[in-house]
Amino acid sequence: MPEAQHVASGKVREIYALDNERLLLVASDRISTFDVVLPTEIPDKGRVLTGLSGYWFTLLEPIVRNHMLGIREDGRSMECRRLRMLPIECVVRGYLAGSGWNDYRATGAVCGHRLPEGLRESERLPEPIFTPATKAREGHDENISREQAAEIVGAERLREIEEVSIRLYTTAAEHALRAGIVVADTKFELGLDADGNLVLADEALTPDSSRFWPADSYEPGRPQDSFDKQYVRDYCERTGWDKTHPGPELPDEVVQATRAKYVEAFERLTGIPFERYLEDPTVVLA
Ligand code: Q0T
Repeated sequence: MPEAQHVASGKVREIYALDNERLLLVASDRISTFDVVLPTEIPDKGRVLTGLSGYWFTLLEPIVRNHMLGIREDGRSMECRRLRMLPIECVVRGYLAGSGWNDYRATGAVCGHRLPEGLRESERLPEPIFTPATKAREGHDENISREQAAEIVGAERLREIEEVSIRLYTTAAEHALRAGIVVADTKFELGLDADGNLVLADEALTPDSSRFWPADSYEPGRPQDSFDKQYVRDYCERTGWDKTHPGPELPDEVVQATRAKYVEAFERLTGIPFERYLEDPTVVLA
């Protein structure tokens, strides 16, 4: 990309500056598990994630503005408006998993939300909760209280991002459940445009920014299978890998089964054949 300056790298994504107003977000086919990027790629994973984000941005536009300007022909690159990013992760949890489950077990609360007693691992919460976190450089974001979040973004802005985040999650999770996917939790990144309007940025409601579970095998009281990464995790467990860098190469049957799960998530959630997206990525923006 001769016209673009590389500005940042994530574990599986790159950001380029197009000009002062615009960025290019490029989703690679890299996959991480247990916080380690594996040496083997999953073909088309980046296209699935970019297409899903574009689909959700379009569906959720009535709730909040978003940074998307367009999806490029490659299907993995999204042109975006440059924003002033808010320095917190806007996490919404509809089910008790991950650090939410750990905090609940230790304290009976998650980020200041006191929860009923006796909830089981993976159980659906009485209502979704907003559990902000700080942005740590590599993985491991730290949950913060609403008081800490209010100090960072201001009390009024916090109320606004909490309301918007809950509405985004609720709308998307209902849509996904009808398609057989439980969105257990998700992380939004929000920014401000030059007029101070709240804008949804980053990727939205992808399997990399959310926990997707297959609805047909959902059962509280135990950890759930991952919709997308279960074959990868099972394989990694079978190899006896110690979960430190570098991870194992994946055999082709695991790669192909995992690619099929990403494509299945795309097709279930959008109702669009993935082949059509590959021919014309703008099909998700209708
Ligand atoms: C950003 C200004 O995605 C990130 O890093 C992964 C490589 C985090 N990040 C987001 C921005 C965005 C977006 N998205 C935007 N629209 N405007 N900054 C910068 N880093």
